[in-house]
Amino acid sequence: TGFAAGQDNLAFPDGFLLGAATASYQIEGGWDADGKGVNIWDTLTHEHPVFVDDAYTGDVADDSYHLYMEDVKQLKNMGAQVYRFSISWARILPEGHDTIINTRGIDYYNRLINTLLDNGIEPIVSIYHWDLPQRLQDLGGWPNIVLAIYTENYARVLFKNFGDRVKLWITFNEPRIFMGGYTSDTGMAPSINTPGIGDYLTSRTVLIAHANIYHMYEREFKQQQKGKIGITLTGFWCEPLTPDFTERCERYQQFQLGLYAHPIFTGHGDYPSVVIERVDNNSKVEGFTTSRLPKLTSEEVNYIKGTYDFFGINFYTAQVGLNGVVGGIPSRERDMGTIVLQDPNWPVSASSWLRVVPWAFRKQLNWIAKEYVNPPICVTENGFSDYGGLNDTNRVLYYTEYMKEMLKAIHIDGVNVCGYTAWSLIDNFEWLHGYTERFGVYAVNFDDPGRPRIPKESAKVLTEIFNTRKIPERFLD
Ligand code: PNW
Repeated sequence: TGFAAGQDNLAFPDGFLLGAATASYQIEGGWDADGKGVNIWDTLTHEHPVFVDDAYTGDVADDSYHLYMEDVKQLKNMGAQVYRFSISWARILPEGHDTIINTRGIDYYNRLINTLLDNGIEPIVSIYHWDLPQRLQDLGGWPNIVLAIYTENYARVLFKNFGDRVKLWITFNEPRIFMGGYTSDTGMAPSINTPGIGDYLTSRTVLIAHANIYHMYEREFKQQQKGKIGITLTGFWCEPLTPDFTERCERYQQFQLGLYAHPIFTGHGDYPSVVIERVDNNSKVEGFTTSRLPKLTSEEVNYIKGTYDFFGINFYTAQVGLNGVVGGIPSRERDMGTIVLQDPNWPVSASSWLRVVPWAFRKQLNWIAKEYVNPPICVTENGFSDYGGLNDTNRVLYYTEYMKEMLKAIHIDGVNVCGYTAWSLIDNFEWLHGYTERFGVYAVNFDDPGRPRIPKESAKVLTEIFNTRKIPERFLD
């Protein structure tokens, strides 16, 4: 493998940031505490409990709204340098708009940020990790372009209040996944059934919102606060079944990652041409007079291009790609026209979509470096699910194997990777799967009102890795 024992290849470079990640709705609880407004996940879990396995909600979750000091304590114990968390929009702006600012919400994040800094841990803040204020969904949510302005106004409140101490910002977490909330009436919040239409409208709003935030920060805050802004995207690696299917996997990458990355990270800008051509053509065939893909004007293309300081990637798994068309009429899946499967020989997790494919991580990092001309890449999530328990041998293997592949990308291939935050610090509310799938390196018993955080075997191994800054030799191939 070109990866020999005792070489520096197993060590993390100087300046490489190591830590763990969470998201507001998944851990905070306090769903109606101290003036917080209702968001689309409150609505989904309260009004459609059958959408969630075991009808769980995030009403209390890990109760991090009250127990955030426990989270910081575990991060400190692990030797984490960074903590990636997200801010609940409706906790700051209960109505979604900046008309009413909930000072008790501001206080909560000030306490969290200050406790992190007091313990030598740097915050990485996601501005939006899927919990849209219900008031904004009432306007139609992300398909409504007006949200590009409301998001900018929300972000401004965050920069004003926290930007003196927060230097790393992520505008959006995984728009490719949350746009799915507009493709089915039983899926992710807000569960709106407009496939092939609402999802593309979402992509346009998100791209313009992201650029609005980036430019607003440059104009109003950057000189003084000197922070960095990126976006976190995700895709599965697509491995062609045979070399004949290489073009189909390339197309898959453009529909999954490229839909968001091409407009921001390429010199050309705009949606990938294969996306434009295929959606335009399918729309015509389906009888639409105008394409389902809302076009970006050349002004917008230039405005969005280059709006990044780093590329955030969440990476979990891979698929095998082959020719063929599946998916409803209309749908993004059909527009893409690639069939993907998972190899039954790849080890499973508790999540149906997540199989263990470490070598795919190196390939995905290389693909991004090549396609987008070597941007600084921050791995903002990577992790493994099981059904719970402290002896999480499979999670230990997952982390060490994936990290070794990332280190090959860094040391052997020269990919510019700047940091890694493990998903997740603690077991938490796994969206439509409630608490049935566990991603934490700390276990949480959701029947215990004290929600104690107990280190799993994986937390101990990550502690060793974070402190020695290398993969222990016992995990060598
Ligand atoms: C990410 N998929 O989501 C999210 O950013 C986290 O909030 C989440 O808990 C974590 O990964 C684990 O799922 C994904 O089905 C959700 O392909 C679903 C998929 C991928 C990522």
